[in-house]
Amino acid sequence: MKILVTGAAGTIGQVAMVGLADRGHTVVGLDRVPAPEGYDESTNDWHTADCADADAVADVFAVHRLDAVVHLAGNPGEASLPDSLTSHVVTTAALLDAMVEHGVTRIVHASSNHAVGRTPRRELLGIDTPPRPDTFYGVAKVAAEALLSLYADRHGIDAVACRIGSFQPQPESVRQLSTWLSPDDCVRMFEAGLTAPSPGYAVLYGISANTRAWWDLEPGRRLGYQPQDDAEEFAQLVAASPQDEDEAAHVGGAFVGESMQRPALDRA
Ligand code: 15L
Repeated sequence: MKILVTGAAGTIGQVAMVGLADRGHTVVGLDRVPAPEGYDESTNDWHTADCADADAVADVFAVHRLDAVVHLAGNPGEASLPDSLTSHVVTTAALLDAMVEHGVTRIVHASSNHAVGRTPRRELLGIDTPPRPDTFYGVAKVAAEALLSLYADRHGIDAVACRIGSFQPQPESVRQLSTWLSPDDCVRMFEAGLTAPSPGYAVLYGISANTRAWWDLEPGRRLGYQPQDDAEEFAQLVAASPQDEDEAAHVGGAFVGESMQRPALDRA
């Protein structure tokens, strides 16, 4: 497949670019910043542009015959509401419009556990739980998921929203023993999202096969995502912290705390 990876210079993006190329795909990178050092632009194309710029996105689609998009671009933390909507919803809209125009029918999207982050942490959380964002970041992820659903219904786009937990080389906190997504499993997850037969609009939780998982892996397994790693292997290396109890109260961990509260509109 020829795949456009947005946010290709980011932490997840760099892993996706290498992992998907290793699996035999042709990858095209798109990011606001130039290709990272060592990126071989003679074998894989790179576009330096902002995904929120619909004209720039349209230009990328005009020069490639793409089969799919892996949309990872976006600020991974909290921001004002307009900035969050631009970062996660406007970018997704620009891509979806270009996909419709060019007959590209598959998108795998980096959504987040923070779309349901304010949900109290009790039993294993399924994908049928209602949206309950913990931040404006989470609000924007909910809205981006809604947009994917709309384009699936209106335009027949196959859209897989991956509610990613904590993408890290290895888990670094007690919460992450439950929410960790390993780099290898992340690539497995994207591959499943790209190749699942006719998923329509689908949601899965992006975590590894963690013994202490907070989220149900079955929806992902039904789409072909078979995680192989388990954060438990690192449990002895993770020190307990005074924040652990608060972080375990809600799905979104620290994103629920007061330190993340800010005005919706920055007027400065
Ligand atoms: C996310 O969606 C964030 O982008 C990342 O910064 C982490 O906070 C992660 O979730 C998490 O919940 O650990």
